Amino acid sequence: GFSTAAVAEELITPPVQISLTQHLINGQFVDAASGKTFPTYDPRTAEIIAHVAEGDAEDINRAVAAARKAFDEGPWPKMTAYERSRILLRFADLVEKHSEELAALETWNNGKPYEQAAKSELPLLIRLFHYYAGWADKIHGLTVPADGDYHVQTLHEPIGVAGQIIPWNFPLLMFAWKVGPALACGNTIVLKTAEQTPLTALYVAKLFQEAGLPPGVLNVVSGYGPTAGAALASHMDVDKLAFTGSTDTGKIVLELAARSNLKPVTLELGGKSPFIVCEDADVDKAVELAHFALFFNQGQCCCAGSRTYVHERVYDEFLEKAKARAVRRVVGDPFKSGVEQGPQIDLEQFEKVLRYIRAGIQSNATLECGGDRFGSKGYFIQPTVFSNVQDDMLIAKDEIFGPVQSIFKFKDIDEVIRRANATRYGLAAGVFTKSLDTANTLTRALRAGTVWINCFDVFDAAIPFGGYKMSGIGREKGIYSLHNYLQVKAVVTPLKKAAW
Ligand code: TXE
Repeated sequence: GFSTAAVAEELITPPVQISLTQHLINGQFVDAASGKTFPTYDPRTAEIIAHVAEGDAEDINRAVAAARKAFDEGPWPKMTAYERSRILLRFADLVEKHSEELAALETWNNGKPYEQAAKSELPLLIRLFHYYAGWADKIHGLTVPADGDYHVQTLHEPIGVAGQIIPWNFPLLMFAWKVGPALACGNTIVLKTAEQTPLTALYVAKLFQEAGLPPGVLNVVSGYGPTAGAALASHMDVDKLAFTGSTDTGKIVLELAARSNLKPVTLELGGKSPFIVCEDADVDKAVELAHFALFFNQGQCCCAGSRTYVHERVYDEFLEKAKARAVRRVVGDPFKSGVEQGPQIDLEQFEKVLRYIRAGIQSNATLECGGDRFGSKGYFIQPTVFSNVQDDMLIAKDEIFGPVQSIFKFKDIDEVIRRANATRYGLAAGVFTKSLDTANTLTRALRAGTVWINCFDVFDAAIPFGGYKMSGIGREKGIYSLHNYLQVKAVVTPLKKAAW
């Protein structure tokens, strides 16, 4: 059976009131042009918690028009960078003031443990806005030593109206990764939230208005992908598109961008990240970290360590302990203290994960524990561990996006490098070893955008994040994200008398 021992009886915090369900366009909360709404759910119970304005192409048109006007006429891009920085800092302070409510709303709509939202994600969001507030007045071009008698300089200008489409697994953090750098560079934004989790972005967008962000600079539209999302990706007046989500949808939005106005696109997509436990590893620590790397956030992480490769010398001990750790994992109401795992986001994801579990069983991987839903209501799934997983099995190749750990055995470093890289994805990798040589060898050989050595899921704002191969295009966070939101203008002036 699964543990419930550590769970408190009382809910940590009662769910907050939901007051914001309309789109934010041009500084006003407004209904959808069509008047339509769609339900948003509590994944603990599958009950409706609110009806939210359902955006489609017309709402996107209105939001883009507002963002266009705010960009072309100002004041935002024309303010001093210092003034913009101050607004980002004021926003971060307001988020801090409201962080308990925001964490509660995030948990209510997404199902993640309240303690995780409150203690880890809200602080990361606040820190990210401080980080980009720091960049706002430090963005500048170069003086270029060109041949001939010319003074050459580059101006780094905001790119314009940014369209941003985000997923449901980290609604607030994905908002932050997109909005922080775009605003620091002086752009205006139309952001479409995921249909599963529209609520917290509206809440923080209101805080941005309170912080003094001018109307039209940040517009937030709720709605579905093929309607509102596709309208944003193909809009002729959107200058840049940033997307996080599945690889399949990433291909669609890239094509929509190409077929419309060739807006540059950054994509942060799926993964099948290896977590490699070497023969010299402290097994207890490796078990705990590998467990965290996969099960964190109900397994709903693009960078989840979903292929646990364990050296044959420590394999048996690792397996026994990994299974015991999964059985100990505390599943339950995410509002209760001590709960490590809440429900999956929705029925579609719940069924998808259960389908992959059945596929694992059918392919003769060994089901060590779990394998079914947890409880009888909501979208909870038992922490599941498969051993004896082979590289050609479906569960070894596809992104499951759930609490399903797959454990593989390997013999030597060259072999594990080859197998770890034999995937269409390349988002992240984890390495667990005491040997500097092994760590260096793996770091250089693994084709992935992040390599975490003896750690995992470190999401500091300064660290770039993004994928090789079909895990995406471009990098978010850090200095790298600024380049996504800037145009470079070369300015050439004769040094002596005019050339003409
Ligand atoms: O993703 P989608 P879904 C993976 C994960 C998951 C799978 C499916 O494996 O099981 O994707 O999840 C918008 N034009 N990830 O269906 O469809 C959509 O409204 C424009 C990995 O939720 O990619 C939402 O806002 N936009 C991932 C966003 O795209 C469209 C996080 C993501 O939804 C659109 C989430 C369209 N035609 C899922 N169709 C990660 N990288 O972290 C959908 N959207």
